[in-house]
Amino acid sequence: MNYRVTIAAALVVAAGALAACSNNPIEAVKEAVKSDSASVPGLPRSSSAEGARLAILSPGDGDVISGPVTIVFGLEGMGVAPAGIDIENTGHHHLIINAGMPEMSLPIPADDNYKHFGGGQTETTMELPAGEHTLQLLLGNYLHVPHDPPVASEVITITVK
Ligand SMILES: [Cu+2]
Repeated sequence: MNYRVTIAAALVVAAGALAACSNNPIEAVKEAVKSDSASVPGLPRSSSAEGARLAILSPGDGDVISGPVTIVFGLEGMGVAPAGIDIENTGHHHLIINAGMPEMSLPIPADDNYKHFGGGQTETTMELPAGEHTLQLLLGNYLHVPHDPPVASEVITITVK
């Protein structure tokens, strides 16, 4: 009798574990990332590929723009992968607006000054208030941490009319 109860309980536990594993893949990745970062002291930085280059292809430095601004990201020597996906020599774009480079050993902040493109986007269109703005791109790894050495663009200044 007791033996049967034990088997039944074991089956329930196994079914629960299976259900947890078959959750949607995005959640599974998030869980994997969470447990990964919890087991490593400090967040892992990924090495960048030698010679990798990041540039803002448009607008140009000094451009004067009216209306929404389309910013085109140019990455050479590395690939783009969505956030949460750990593939060697890849990362996703971050646009730094009117701010400096963040702390290199931490995930890039997510606020009005630091925009994440975790879906793997390679351009964006945004409204910026009238006036002068600085823009810079910074690549981050699957955990949003800058690569080592960091892959960043030059800072450009644009004026929105
Ligand atoms: Cu990010």
